[in-house]
Amino acid sequence: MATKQKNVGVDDLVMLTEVSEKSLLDNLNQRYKDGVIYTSIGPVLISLNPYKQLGIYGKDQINLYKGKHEFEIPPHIYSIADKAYRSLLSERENQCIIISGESGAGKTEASKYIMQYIASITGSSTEVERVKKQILESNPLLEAFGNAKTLRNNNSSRFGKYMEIQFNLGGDPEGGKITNYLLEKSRVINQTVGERNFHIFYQLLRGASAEEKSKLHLLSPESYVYLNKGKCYTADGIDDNVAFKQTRHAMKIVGIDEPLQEQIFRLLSAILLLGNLNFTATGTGNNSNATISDKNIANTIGELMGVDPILLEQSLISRMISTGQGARVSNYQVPQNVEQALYARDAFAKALYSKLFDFIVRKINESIEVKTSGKVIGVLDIYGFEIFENNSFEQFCINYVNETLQQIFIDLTLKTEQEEYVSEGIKWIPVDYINNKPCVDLIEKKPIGILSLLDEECLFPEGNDASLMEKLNKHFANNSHYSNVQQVRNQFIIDHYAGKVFYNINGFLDKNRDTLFNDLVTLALSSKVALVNEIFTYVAPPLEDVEQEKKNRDKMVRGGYANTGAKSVIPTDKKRPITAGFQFKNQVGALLKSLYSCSPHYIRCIKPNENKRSLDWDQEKCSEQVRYLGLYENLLVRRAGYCYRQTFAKFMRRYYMLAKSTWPKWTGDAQQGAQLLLDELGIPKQEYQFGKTKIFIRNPQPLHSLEDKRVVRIEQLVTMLQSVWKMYK
Ligand code: AD9
Ligand code: MG
Repeated sequence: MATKQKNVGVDDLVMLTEVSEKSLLDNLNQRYKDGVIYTSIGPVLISLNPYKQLGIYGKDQINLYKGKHEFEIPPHIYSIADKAYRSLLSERENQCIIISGESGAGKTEASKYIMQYIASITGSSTEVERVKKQILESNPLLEAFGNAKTLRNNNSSRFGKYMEIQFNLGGDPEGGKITNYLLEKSRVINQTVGERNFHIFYQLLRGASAEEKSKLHLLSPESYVYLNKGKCYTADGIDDNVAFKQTRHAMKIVGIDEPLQEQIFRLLSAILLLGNLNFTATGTGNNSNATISDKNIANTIGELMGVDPILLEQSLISRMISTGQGARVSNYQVPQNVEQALYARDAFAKALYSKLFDFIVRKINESIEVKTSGKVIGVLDIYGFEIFENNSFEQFCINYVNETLQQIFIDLTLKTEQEEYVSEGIKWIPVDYINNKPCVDLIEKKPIGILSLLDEECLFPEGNDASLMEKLNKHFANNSHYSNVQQVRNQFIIDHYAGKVFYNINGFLDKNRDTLFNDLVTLALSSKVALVNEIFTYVAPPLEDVEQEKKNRDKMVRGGYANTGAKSVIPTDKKRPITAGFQFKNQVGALLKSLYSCSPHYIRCIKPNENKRSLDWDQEKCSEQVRYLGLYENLLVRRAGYCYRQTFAKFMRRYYMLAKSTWPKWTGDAQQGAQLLLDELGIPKQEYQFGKTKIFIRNPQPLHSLEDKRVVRIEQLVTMLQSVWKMYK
């Protein structure tokens, strides 16, 4: 099979005759229209969402790619999976596959095809089959709890995921681990029109038996405030009833037995009912206190969650405040108004759901946990760069992780290129590329980076979004990656590698503080339902950096900054909760550490149009994504020196038929053969260089000519064989 397919552009963009963003896009477009969704840039795979089944993921395709080198076969997701697997075995090194792209571009599908490929090319002993099954079943389970219908994707992952599969020495999966990032928990309480809450809610409401429905006090989806904001209860292509059966099956496979399933369903029902819990104001004006309007709902929630309904009400309509120190500490019950009670209710629902999600991830991890250490293949399926009309704290976090991923991409791509040139004894030509470290620093540098300043502001009792804005503007006045908007006071702009993003600061402090009042934690801990208790008792093992970070924060708070303009003294004895931003930064740090210890493979997914229509190409959308994914940059780096490199042996295997001196068989030294071949074909000396084991070709033209000659030669040989065959017949 030829690497260069006629009429469908080039398989590898480094072979483009003209290197420009336009020719890159034209090539992708041309291929897409022909139903060819995969294209490479050297080792990087670009994948276009076909929005239809192409029939390219069957057993025969798997066999085609098994054990093949990428130059022998057209680009495919299986080729990447196979390469990662082969490198793991031959180099005994950890591998990671980083999948990025915007919502609906095909990341999760890609990660599933990788898992499916690995599962089908590895062993089938009982133990290996068990592990494979658990790994594969973790997908529908996590999707039930972590995916939702959005306007962009009917099965959109609302969390980031890094899945590591560990292999034994024989190359079979022996276990694994999942790390989840930043679940979009605001979806539990609110959805945009046309979107849904997490799939599991609809699955439960549709799929539960009549008996379960009554036992769990389930209502119809339309009756829940937490489900009716989006005015959307079904999703095309999704059968909630069937999906519920799959979810239950998956639960069983990963060791969530029926009694535990029941506890999970009770909690889900309680979360939904929390949204229907209303408050009435008693008293007047600012002093009006909240009370629960419908005690029956509180009673049902109490029953489902195994807590005292009176205590539930108390924890929502009042807050315990402590003053004084040591023996002189006094506690006050401070009443809350309706707005505050609603806030506490929603915060509680979000906390319950996100802790439940973490619990499910933990259960999966327990089932696939391995005690031994072995080499892993990690697959990262994480939200791509986001630029919306209104960008908030969530987009800030997502874009931050993408900025760091881009940094390691550039680091590692350049590093491997450079290392290859050095080891082959070829002169390295430095490449001019965007170094995005300054932008990463702007966000995460200690002690003065946006995240640090945000955390600091959260510690001030009087800190608010406006005071944070003021500090950011002051500190980063001379930072070339930061600017503010003169007319709009609540916006700041970060110049990311993918473009400028306007962030709206409103809500930053609140989302970062992510407060859940102690009263509600105490309430959950009093629960007679083991699950509710457990999810609040569980303390995540600290990430390495956390302890040091805490010390730094202590120092920061005690010392204060000379130039922050902070007048008040932050109460140092106050317990400092770990903020959302701080936690995320630590997670990103740990992720980067893992990724840096792996040989990386990249899949860049593109969504060709907004309408989920197959074969429809929206030039503007695609061009935007090519930019966000840094593809053109990537091509430039790859093309900086030589567009093609290959070992002499493989080069000969492909082209020996083109020269008289090397035909019909070349058995001598491969490098000598290559020299003879190039000389005979008249390829100018300045077009190529010989390294120690590889040939490097500078421009695509000589290679195109080799490929064209090869096609002609193969046709000649076929005709020749056919006539010989006729003669014999
Ligand atoms: V999000 O950031 O989680 O919202 P993803 O994960 O990038 O997003 P996903 O993999 O869920 O997108 O793909 C969206 C839809 O596109 C799928 O549900 C499929 O209907 C469709 N899709 C994606 N990849 C393929 C493919 N290789 N072949 C056929 C595909 N259909
Ligand atoms: Mg996804």
